[in-house]
Amino acid sequence: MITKKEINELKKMACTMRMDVVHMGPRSGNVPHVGPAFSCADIVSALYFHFMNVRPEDPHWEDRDRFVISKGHGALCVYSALAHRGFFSVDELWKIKQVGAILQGHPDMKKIPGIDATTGSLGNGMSFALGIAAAMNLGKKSGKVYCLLGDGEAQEGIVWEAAMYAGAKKLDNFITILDYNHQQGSGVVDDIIDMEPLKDCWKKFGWRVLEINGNCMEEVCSALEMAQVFHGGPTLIVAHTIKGKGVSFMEDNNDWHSKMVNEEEYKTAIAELEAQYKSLEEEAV
Ligand SMILES: Cc1ncc(C[n+]2csc(CCOP(=O)(O)OP(=O)(O)O)c2C)c(N)n1
Repeated sequence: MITKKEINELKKMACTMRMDVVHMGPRSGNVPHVGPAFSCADIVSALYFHFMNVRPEDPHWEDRDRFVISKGHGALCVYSALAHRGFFSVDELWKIKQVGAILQGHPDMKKIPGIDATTGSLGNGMSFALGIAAAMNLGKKSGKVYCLLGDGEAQEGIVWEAAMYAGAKKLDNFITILDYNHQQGSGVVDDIIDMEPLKDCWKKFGWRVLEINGNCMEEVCSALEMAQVFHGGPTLIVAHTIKGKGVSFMEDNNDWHSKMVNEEEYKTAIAELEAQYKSLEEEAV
């Protein structure tokens, strides 16, 4: 079981990832997707720094676990995680979206070491992840496939085909985490197309469904621990999250779906995140 000290380290890493994302805009001169990265930073931290079996020195290692960020616009925190995990230099983060840079607004599996799927066209990542899980199952590979799905993204029809197939084929190496932040760029998900009864539907398709606070590291880790040992079918972790989580003026505010911080916002955001990091360091003593 994961220890308190390890949980504290994962929380600190999530905080570092959020700081990196805030730095990316001003340092690269390009507008980043901040809010979508912040809602899933805790989940991505837990995956890359505790649960996933990967080898930065050998990114294509056949027996690795896979991660597909199906909501590809949320990839900024994944870029930060990959850099701190050693897949590429942290300096790459400050070149995001520049001409010729490996890191663009959406992840490219042909250019970025550690990225398992090119995503950005919503819905496709989930089906791509399913294909990897089905192939790994056929090949009797031991690795897991983790897929991060947006709640607005879950309105795409292709997501439901993948959900039905994974349940019908009992793919227990397939773990999908729904980033349930109730925002979808153009408005509130529940007003556009309410996703309920998603949980009941997926249960009927054969999924094991867990429900957690996706911004609480303890709950994220215990759900991932359970998902790793489930047998007989895929797992859906419904992670209730807050878009923009971590910076007060960005939280649950869709304006921060994709926006550049001004000088004052930049200073405030970094100060808030540094304060959170400091209190985590003090907690650990
Ligand atoms: C097929 C497709 N349609 C539209 C878009 C444009 N788009 C980018 S992000 C986004 C909102 C996604 O909402 P959600 O999945 O809930 O992500 P989050 O709120 O966490 O950012 C949309 C519609 C796209 N990338 N792909």
